[in-house]
Amino acid sequence: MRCVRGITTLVNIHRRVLLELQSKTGTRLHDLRGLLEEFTDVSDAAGSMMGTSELASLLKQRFPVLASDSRLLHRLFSLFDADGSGAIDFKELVLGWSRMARGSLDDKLDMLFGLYDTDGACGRVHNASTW
Ligand SMILES: [Ca+2]
Repeated sequence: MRCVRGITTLVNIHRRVLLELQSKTGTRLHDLRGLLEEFTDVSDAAGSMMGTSELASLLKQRFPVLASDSRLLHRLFSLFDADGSGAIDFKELVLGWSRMARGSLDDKLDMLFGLYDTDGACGRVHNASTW
């Protein structure tokens, strides 16, 4: 009985989180569920966090250049890891993914700038910031 209650709670948490993310990002619930399945498949044993190699697995089919370039991958990972914990949770993944795939032009430019602004110097990209 306790196990069923735990599963029900988990489903409700996922439903609540998915609805919140749908509201924040405008991403369809169907797409969020698909991303949650992919996240759960590649994330840690608890299904709650992912590191750079798991992010690479997730990106491999859609963005092969990002997945195969370790410098870009680590920069993207840092941009997604909003709280700087060293791991990406599902919310961070969706918010980062949404900015990259569905965001406004300003969102996409901010993300692109962040990929190349490796030293965060004065909000400018210069030769030393690029590779
Ligand atoms: Ca994090």
